[in-house]
Amino acid sequence: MTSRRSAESPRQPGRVLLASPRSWCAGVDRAVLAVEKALEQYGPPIYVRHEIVHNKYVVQSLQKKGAVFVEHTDEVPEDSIILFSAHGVAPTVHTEAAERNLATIDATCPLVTKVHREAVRYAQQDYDIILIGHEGHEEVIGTTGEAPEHITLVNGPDDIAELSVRDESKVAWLSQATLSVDETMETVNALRRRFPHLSSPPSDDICYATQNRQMAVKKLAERAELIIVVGSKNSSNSVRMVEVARNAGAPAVHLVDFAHEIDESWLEGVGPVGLTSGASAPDTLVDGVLQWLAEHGYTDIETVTAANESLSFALPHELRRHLR
Ligand code: 0K2
Ligand code: SF4
Repeated sequence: MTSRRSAESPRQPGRVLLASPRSWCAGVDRAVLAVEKALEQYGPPIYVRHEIVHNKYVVQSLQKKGAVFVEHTDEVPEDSIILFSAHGVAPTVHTEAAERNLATIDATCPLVTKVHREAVRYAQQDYDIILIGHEGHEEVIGTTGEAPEHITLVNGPDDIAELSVRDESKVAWLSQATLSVDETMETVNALRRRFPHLSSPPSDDICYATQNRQMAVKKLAERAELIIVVGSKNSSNSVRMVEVARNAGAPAVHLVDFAHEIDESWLEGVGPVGLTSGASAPDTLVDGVLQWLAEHGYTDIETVTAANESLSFALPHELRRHLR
């Protein structure tokens, strides 16, 4: 089909502002590779508790290779292999797996594990911990499970007035790794007004990948008239990127899993198109969108760089020895 743009302005290709960094972060790369290695080493089925990462394409691709996704440990036959997702699990899940004699591979992102350790440390020092995050999100469930007696979840500044703590001089905050940096800082500032002695985690809980992708989408929002974010609807970091772009003034922002979800009407009268993707979306899906855009007259690609990433993580240690 001839696109509206290419028919009207054949000599002026549309411009795509392509964000960098985008797509898989080090934790996602490791988690997906862990499932693939487990399948290679032990053969299917490999049970994976929860979506390994929140991306439809990744989950479907691994299912085709023999991964079986479950939500609860008791869905897994005894003596099987179970792999825990990048979002992390509560200690009770490890206990449940041991009770079923499951061999476990823990693909929790090391940066999520870091937050778990902070929760344990603050709890050992008898702090009340305010966890900033989204109720029901897998990562929040896992982190809370480290110290349920000590942790109270808050979503944002509105939840702070009703907080009650045992000792105002022993309050600490932690956060989910994939939140909006700006909104989280607002919440922390509000917490600090309420608890002037508030203790902060030694390093950022919002991970480098989330921060970098938000910085990059803000740069897109300065120039793009339409922004496409590739990612799944249940991916916190991807949804946050859409919100960050809107808050930064982007006139139109859409989240899509696949290129075929793009509606041609979005391009009507539109100049530069910004393109980026969440930390759980593979870059092959971005390539699909680039191809779709090229077919619709957007062939001039400019990379907009906000940061350079080089971090990588070793595979889970369980994959470096024989489980059975
Ligand atoms: O952004 P979310 O936490 O919902 O998770 P994904 O979309 O799966 O991205 C990978 C991050 C996993 C852990 O932080
Ligand atoms: Fe780890 Fe951040 Fe990637 Fe989550 S988004 S897997 S915390 S690096």
